[in-house]
Formats: sequence, C-alpha cells, structure tokens
Amino acid sequence: MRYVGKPLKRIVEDVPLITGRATYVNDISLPSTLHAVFVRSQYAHAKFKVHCQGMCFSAQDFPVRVGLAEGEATYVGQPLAVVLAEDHYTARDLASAIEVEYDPLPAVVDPTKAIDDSSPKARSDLKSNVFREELVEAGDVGSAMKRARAVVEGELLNQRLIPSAMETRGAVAFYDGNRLTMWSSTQSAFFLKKALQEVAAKMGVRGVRAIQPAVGGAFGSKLLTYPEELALGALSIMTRRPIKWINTRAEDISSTNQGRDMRLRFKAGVDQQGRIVGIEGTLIFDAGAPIQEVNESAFGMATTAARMITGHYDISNVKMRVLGVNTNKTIIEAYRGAGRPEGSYFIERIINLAARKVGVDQYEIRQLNAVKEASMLRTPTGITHDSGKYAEALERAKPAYMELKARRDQLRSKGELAGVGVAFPAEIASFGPYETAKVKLTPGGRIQVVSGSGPHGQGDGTTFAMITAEAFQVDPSEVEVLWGDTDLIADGQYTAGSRTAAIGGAAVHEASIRLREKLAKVAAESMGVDLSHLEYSEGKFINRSNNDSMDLSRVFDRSLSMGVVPEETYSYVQKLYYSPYGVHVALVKVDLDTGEVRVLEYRAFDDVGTVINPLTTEGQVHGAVLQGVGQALYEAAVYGEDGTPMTVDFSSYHVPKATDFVRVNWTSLALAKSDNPIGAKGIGELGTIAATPAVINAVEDALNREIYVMPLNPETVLKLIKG
Ligand code: MCN
Repeated sequence: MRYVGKPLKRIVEDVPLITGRATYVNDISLPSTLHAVFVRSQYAHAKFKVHCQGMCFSAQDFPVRVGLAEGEATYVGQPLAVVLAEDHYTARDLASAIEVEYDPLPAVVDPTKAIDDSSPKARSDLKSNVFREELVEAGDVGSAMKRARAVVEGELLNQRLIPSAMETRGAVAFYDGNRLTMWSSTQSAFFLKKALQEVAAKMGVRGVRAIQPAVGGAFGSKLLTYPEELALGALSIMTRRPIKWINTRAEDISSTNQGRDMRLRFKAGVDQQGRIVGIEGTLIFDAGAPIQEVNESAFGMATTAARMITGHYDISNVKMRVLGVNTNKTIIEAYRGAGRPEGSYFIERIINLAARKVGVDQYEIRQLNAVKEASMLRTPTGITHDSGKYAEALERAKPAYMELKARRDQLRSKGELAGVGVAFPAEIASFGPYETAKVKLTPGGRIQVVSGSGPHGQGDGTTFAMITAEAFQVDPSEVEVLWGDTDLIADGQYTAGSRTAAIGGAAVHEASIRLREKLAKVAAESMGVDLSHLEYSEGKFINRSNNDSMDLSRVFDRSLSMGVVPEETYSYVQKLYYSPYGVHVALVKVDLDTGEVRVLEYRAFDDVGTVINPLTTEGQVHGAVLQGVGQALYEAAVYGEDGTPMTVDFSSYHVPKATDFVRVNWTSLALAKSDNPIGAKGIGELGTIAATPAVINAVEDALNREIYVMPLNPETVLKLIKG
C-alpha cells in the first residue's frame, strides 16, 4: 500500500476551512432574499393560537403539511409559525411582536412518572405516554438468577444531552420557477432532497436539488429533515423569493434533536467466579415530545441499547423490557453513537458494579466474561458482529491497565484520591443500505471522485482521495473529491453511524477499480495491443512487450472519441455491520475540596481493522473521547418541573472546552478486518461509547463507592464524597 495506512493531512478539506474561505450556509446570499425567523413555543405544553400579521405563516397558511405545530405545542422551542422580512433583524423584531395566545396544559417531564396512567399526557389526544413497548429476551433469566451467588441491582441513568455543533442549523431555499434548490447545514443532502420532494410535489414542483455546503459539525443531530427546512422550501415556492433562516444558539439548543435519555432498572446475577449469569431490567427511553414518525425511528436506539446489553461478554440469559415514553421535552434522536453508547454504558457499569460486589478486579472480570469463540459473534439477542478478537484485545491492553493502576497507587500513597477505570465498548456500525460513488477521469488526466455520502468534518474527502490514489497509483493530490450535491450523482445516503470510510470508501474503491479496467480497454485499443499485454503503473498503461506507454491524460483524450465515457458509478451494498471495538483505560484524580475530576491519562486500544488514514482516525478518537468525557463529567440537559429548559446556553450547559482537553494515547490494534474490500471498520463513535463508562468507572474506583448518576460534576462528586 502506498497511501492507505499513511498519516496524510486533510488535503481535501483543510485549506478552505482553515483560511476562512469555506462556504457555510450563512455565507450564501442570493439577491432579493427574504429572511425567515420562527416563532417558537414558550410553553412545554399548551393549546395555542398565533395571531399572524403581515408576512407570517402558521401551519394552516401552508398548502401542505410542513411539520409546524397545529393548535397544541408539546415542547419549548417547537416551531409554531414563521415570519418573513427583507432583513434578518426586521424578521426577528416581527417574530417577537407576533402575539401567541397560550392556554397552558399540565406538562409531563419525568419519564418514570409519565408511564403512570394517572399522569398528564404529553399531548391531549394521547391515551398513554408509552408509545411503544418491546421485550428483548434470550435464554432463561429466571433460572439463571437462581444459580447466582450474588445479585447486583440498581438504576443507571444515561442522561439527556444537547448536541452542540459549532454551527447552528440553517438553510437557504430558492425556487427559480422551475426547480427548488436548498442549501442546508445537513448530514444528508439526499435525505433532505427526498423530504423536500414530497412537499414540493404537492405544490406542483417536481425538480428538487439539495446541497450540503461546508457544515460546522452535526454529531447526528442534522441527519433528519426538520420542519424548518420543509417550511423554507414551501415558502420559497409560495413567495417566489429566496428564503434564508439561521437559528440562534438559544433556538438551536431548544429545537435541535437531543440525545440519549435512557434509564435502566436492572438486576444482574453473578456466579462464584464472577461470571455474569443473567441480566434483567426495564429500560425507559424518554423520547421527548410526541412526534410519531420521529419517536418510532428513535425507539430503534432504545431497542439497540437493550439488545447490546451483553456487550462482548458471554451472557446468555437476558430479559429487557423496553418502554418508549413521551414527555414535554425536545425530541430525542441520533447523537454520536445513537443507542450504542447507552447499551455499552449500562453493561460496562454493571460489570464494574458486579466486580465490586464479588471482589474481582475490573479487568479480570472482563477477561473472564469476554466472548472467546468466533462462533459467538452473533449475540443471543440477535446482534451479529462481523469480526473481533476480544480475548486478544484485552490481553494487548492489559499492560496499560497495570501501568495506570501502579500510577494510581503512587498517587494514593501521596494522599490523592485517584482511580482507574476500564471500558470494553461494543458497537455495531456502518449502516446501509448502500452508498454510492462516481469516479471520473477528467481532462489532463486528473481524477474526480463524487461520493453520495455527506461528510461534515470527519476528513472522509481525504480518505476517498487516498483510496482512489491507491487504485490508480497516483499522488492523492491528483484526486479531486466532491460530495453534498444531489445533482452530482443519481442517489446517495448520509454520513453518520461510523459508516462513511467503510461503506462510502468501499464504493469509491469499487468504482475506481472498475474505471481503471475500463480505461485499460481504451488504452489497449488505442495502442493496438492485446489487453493481456498491458500493465498499469503510476498513471500509465504500459505495453509489456515494447515499453510503449499511454498516460491517463492521453487515455482521456482518446476515450470519448472512441465512444467511451471515462467514468464509473458504483453502489456498495452493506451486508454486515462492521463492529469496531476496543479497550479504553482512564486514570483520574478527584479533588477532595472542590469535587473536580481531572482525567490524568487516557489510553485507547481500538480495533477498526484497516486504518486508512491514521492521522484523521486518531483525530476522530480524540474528539470522540472528549465528547464521552463530556457526558461523564459535565453535560446534562435540565428541565424544570413545568418543562421549561434550564440549560439554555453554554453558561448553563457545559460542553468540554480546550482547558478540559484529554490527551489520548491511541493504539490501533488491527486484529480483525471487516468484509469490505478495504477491510476498514468505522471509528467515528467508538471513543464516545468507551470514554463515558471508562471515566465513571475510574471515579468509582477513586471514591470507592457505587455510582449510579451522571454527570459527575463537582457538585455531585462532593455529595458522593460526603456520603
Ligand atoms: N478512518 C480511517 N480508517 C478507518 C476508519 C475511519 O481512516 N478504518 C478515518 C477517515 O478519515 C474518516 C474518519 O476516520 O474520515 C471517520 O470515519 P468513519 O468512522 O467512517 O465515520 P464517518 O465518516 O461516517 O463519520 C461519522 C462520525 C459520527 S457517527 C459522528 S456523530 C461524528 C463523527 O463522525 N460527527 C462529527 N465525527 C465528527 N467530526 C466532526 N468534525 N463533526 C461531526 O459532526
């Protein structure tokens, strides 16, 4: 391999980003644009009437449903109406002048109370706040529990988080009388196009183009299409003017889909040696406001968490009742990991609680319980992992654990409150159903790659350039990479779920190989030699018998006049989840006086199969770990009893900052590969999945007391210290 496996800087992405020349949606200004501002609910639950004046539109003013609330608001921040004006400031003033008559209704905020029949309903037409219930079951928990020597039980909370991308949501819509074009800060131009198409078609417009400009982060929260985007599209068709909308930070915090919010009441049985014999529990998923289609898809995250409760451990008896519950809070949807961090958190905490109970070391209990046979890659709850060498991974990481434990003991001998925590995260990643790529030879012999995916900060563009450069044996700078425009390729999917390098990359690889084969035929015919005499090396087709050669530039010049278009498109169909996994170890120190937790050392050993670009991959690990530490130590979306959000800005909601930076010492294990042609598994989420339990386990070790709460901010830690 010339390029795959080399630490290449992000040659495709970084120059425009670093020099401030990248175009974000707020940089797009079309002549005669109208500016939109949404009127949002100030109540968590209320009947309402908008008294629209001027260019103001509530649900009934649209000829189609765009998802604005109709008569009853069910969370603070929900869009009720939209106003338009010639400039943004006038639009803001108009929006705040619009009179909304509210008739408040009782709000339901606590999901454990919401399941009670007597509780107020999150929307007045609901019969129950429980919108779905499912049982995840394997083996026989009842008899397994009888064999247990000890039982650990409790309730673990995986708290609600606010995805805090640097760039807020926003879009520009432009109907030119024929087609509707939308630029949006999204993770998927194709999902947006499909959603807009439905709205536009009902308004007699058939052509839709969606464009993803530079996006300042998303973390799962910009995957689905929002009512604001649909409203904007419809308004541009209605007014025949370009429309622009950009959320303020406060709007974004209350109206952008939030993450997690699952709690698990559990009981786990442990045998004499520390083997987990069974787990049973009730998982309550607080999906937030009742928006049926969104709740239904979000419920999949809860069942995923429940099905992944066995982690990579040999646990055959499981019974998990999963309840999807509505409350009057912001909607929950995908956030970095989407179901897998919750599942991994629960089992990685249960395992440590079990270790404490039976007096076994937290590392040894993992080694004891870890799946050892390849035949057990399919879990009893029906999750299939593609490959994994768990016992080997644990063996490889063990010296790091021993070293950090020794450092912990040194710190303790100096009177410090120090602790070590381990996590052995399980993940299924690289969702399908497919991803597309188009690879073209362009004049001058440069190669252009178009991906159907939607990277927004990961560096997948550089990764694709490396994959194509490998196939063509040319420098990656010879490859141009484009994405995020539905006009560039027939169809595509998205970037999320740690799928783009593996699934999108496989599509780029296959299209590149096929294009090279197609070009070989053009070269052979042009050179008058049999294909079998032709060799390809470093951008040239070479006639093996006389060393005559033809470079890519000349092949391009010949191909079209021979009736051959020098491009290939490929759709790579996902067959299996690629399951990255790893072992993460954290050393923490707790300040007895302030309750502050510092992560002193963090070692991550990850198996993502083939690492295409070690530099960008490690970058993902750093960001992801910090995000997981954010959940463990700082972040929690808090609501008042009436459903009013209390965490409304970055002074009340603490996301990790530069000063909270955790230096991650990262090792690629590369023990097991995936089944795609590159052998790559995803990395985008693994660090987040691992870091939360690793850090909580470390604090538990430092304080030497069971912990059931998160985040461990100073106030909570002081309470724990004081008992
Ligand atoms: N990579 C690699 N070899 C592998 C796997 C990955 O070289 N075997 C590198 C590639 O450079 C690739 C990057 O790692 O660009 C991430 O690849 P992958 O794991 O496929 O993840 P995705 O590209 O699908 O990105 C999604 C992932 C997720 S799920 C979230 S959430 C997240 C994340 O990426 N959101 C992000 N990282 C983010 N980074 C930024 N800046 N902004 C976000 O919103």
